[in-house]
Formats: sequence, structure tokens, C-alpha cells
Amino acid sequence: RASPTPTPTHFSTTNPLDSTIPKQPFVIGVSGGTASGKTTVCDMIIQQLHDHRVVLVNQDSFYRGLTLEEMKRVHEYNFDHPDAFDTEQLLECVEKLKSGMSVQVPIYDFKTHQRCSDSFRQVNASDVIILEGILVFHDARVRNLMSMKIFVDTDADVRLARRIRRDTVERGRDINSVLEQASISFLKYAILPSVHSWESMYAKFVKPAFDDFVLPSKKFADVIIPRGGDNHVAIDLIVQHIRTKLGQHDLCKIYPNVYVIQSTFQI
Ligand code: UZR
Ligand code: MG
Repeated sequence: RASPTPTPTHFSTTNPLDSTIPKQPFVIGVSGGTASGKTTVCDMIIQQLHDHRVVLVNQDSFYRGLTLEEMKRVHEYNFDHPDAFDTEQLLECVEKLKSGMSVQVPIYDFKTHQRCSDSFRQVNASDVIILEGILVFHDARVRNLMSMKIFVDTDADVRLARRIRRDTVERGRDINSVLEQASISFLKYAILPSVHSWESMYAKFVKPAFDDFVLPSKKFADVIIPRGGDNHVAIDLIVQHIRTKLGQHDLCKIYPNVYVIQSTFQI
């Protein structure tokens, strides 16, 4: 900036460094086990990047709606397996957003295990796209669209406690009456059928799928955040990094001649 700025007519208006300038949105993947704090981490990043356009896409939105047959045996359905998601649709959606198009994201209802057939959420093209979900690192094609991969690493007991609370309060699972009256330790000994089915669901599907699919995908992460949303230092560092990347991007958009001048000096 200190160097004298010649008028652009002295220089070529084409930018020889164009190919090195990132023009696509910055795609961030946020993964981690169930109830690890992924959503909290995303919300904090979005809040701190308030001067940029940021959109959040949840892998949950791409759950396949259950068929009538699957609904009859919903307690045997594995919501934690990669096949539970329509990954082709997720891939198409992120590819479109990355190329600057807006998309219609499906709306999934955790209580009915169905998608809303007639409404969608419109997501517009943005500087930053955050893709969040338990298995967003599982498919290599989805993974390869990401500029930065974050794994939220929270202890299993903390996640279990949070998950029980969330399933009863937010996601309509049938253990409400028990939680209202009893402590979590009581749950271990409860023989109510609803508690039994929730416990077996966790032990049969959620925990093994974490070990088989989620944990192995941790190796793809660029950054691992211990303790999730409680880790303000990690989130500050991540936001700083994103700002730097976006700052470079903005500089290209706003002051293209700076690059022309630099390249002329280099030649
Ligand atoms: P997060 N899930 C439901 O509880 N109901 C559904 O209809 C669809 C998914 C759960 C799923 C998984 N497990 O562990 C969790 N089950 O949502 C993933 N059973 O969401 O990343 O927010 O924890
Ligand atoms: Mg979530």
C-alpha cells in the first residue's frame, strides 16, 4: 500500500495471477459425534464472522424420509449409518452453492422421520458455506469440496448426557416422563419400555456407528476442537484463519490492480 499507485492504464487490465486467486466460497466442514457441540461451534463461528455472508447447511436436512415399511419397524432403523442420508443430493447441493448458485434444502422432521414434501429452505450463495453433520467427512466427494475440516471432539459421557436431554426436549423421543422425575443414574435401572428402547437404540446404533464411521473420519480433520463450544480459544483461532482467507479474497475483488502491480514487479 505504501508504494506509489500508477493509474491502471499503465498496466495490463488482465491479471496474470488470476488463477491463484480464490474466487469460490470458503467451504468449512464441521463433524463430530452426536451432541458433541457441532451446532454450537457453527453458531459461534457464524456470530463472529458477522461482517461476512455465511450460510449453514446441516447434513440432518438430507436424512431420507422413512418408507411405510421402515416406519413400522422404526426401532430397527439405523439413523447413524451413512445410508440413512441422501448423500447424492447433499453433494449436488454443496457443489451448486460452491459454484455460486442458490439451492433449496429439504426440511426433515425428527419427530415424524419424514421430509416436508412441499416446503424447502432457500440457501443463497455466500462467502462462507458451513456444512455440519456426524458424517460429513465420510464421503470423499463431499470431503473434497471443503477448504477446511473441523472435528469437534467431546467426551462420550458428556455427549450421552446432552443427547438424552436433547432427545426428550427437542426431538420428541419418548423418555420425557422419566427425565422429569428421575436423575440420569436412575435411567440405568429403569425398566420402563420406552427407556429400554431408547437405551438399546443408543447401544445398538448410535455408539457402534460412532466407532465405525464417525471416529475413523477424524483423521481427515485439519483442526480438532476439544470440548466443542466451550473452547473459545480454538474458535477464535479458526475465525481468525477464515478472516485471513476471506480478506485475501476481498482484496482481489476490491483492488485487482494491486495484484497487477505486484506481478509487474515480479516479472
Ligand atoms: P446430531 N436422529 C434421530 O434421533 N431421529 C431421526 O429421525 C434422525 C436422526 C438422530 C440420529 C443421530 N440417531 O445420532 C443424530 N438416532 O440424530 C444426529 N437414533 O444428529 O449430529 O445433531 O446429533
Ligand atoms: Mg446438531
